Amino acid sequence: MQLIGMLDSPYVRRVAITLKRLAIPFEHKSLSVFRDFDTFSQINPIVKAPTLVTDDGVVLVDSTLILQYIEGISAQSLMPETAKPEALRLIGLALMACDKTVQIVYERTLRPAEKQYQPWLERVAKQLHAAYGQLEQMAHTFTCDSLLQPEITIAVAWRFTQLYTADVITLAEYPQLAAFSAQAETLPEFLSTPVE
Ligand SMILES: N[C@@H](CCC(=O)N[C@@H](CS)C(=O)NCC(=O)O)C(=O)O
Repeated sequence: MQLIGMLDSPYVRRVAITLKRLAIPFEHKSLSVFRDFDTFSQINPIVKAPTLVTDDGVVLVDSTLILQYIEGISAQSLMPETAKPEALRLIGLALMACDKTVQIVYERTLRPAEKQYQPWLERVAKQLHAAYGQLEQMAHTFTCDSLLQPEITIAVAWRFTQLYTADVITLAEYPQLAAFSAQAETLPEFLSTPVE
């Protein structure tokens, strides 16, 4: 199977780290949704990262659906059976943090400065803080000993937010998340899947 998209996308990175964690071989094509639009569109005309092309040539999008497919074919799961609603809540918060970070990045980088809309940026920043605030409250329970999907997605989300919007979400405000993420980034699956 082929995983298409750059590792600075948290959605691509969570899929790549999960594949490594489950020891599933894959080919990674590091195409940018912006700089490589035409090449990307030949694989997937929607140009969305991650894109997964299965061994049968089926083109999948959306990291959560891709992970569902991967767990299905491998008969392994990184979803904790106990406390599943809580695990889904944590993954949802981390994915919303990714979405809100992406919105800030696109507003700042894709719009000309004079067209950026400050009230929208403020709203999104508030939502981003709400997501990380709830994650910080739970961060004392996160562990790298048994790295499951909530931990993978939370650590990946934090690294992404720090890479692009460290001015909005500071380390000082979320010390436990920062410490957990720093620890996760030393794991082999993370080290071998660096943000580009
Ligand atoms: N919910 C999706 C979000 C994927 C997403 O927004 N990816 C970004 C890259 S970080 C993308 O494809 N951006 C290009 C676009 O939306 O046109 C997922 O979990 O895969």
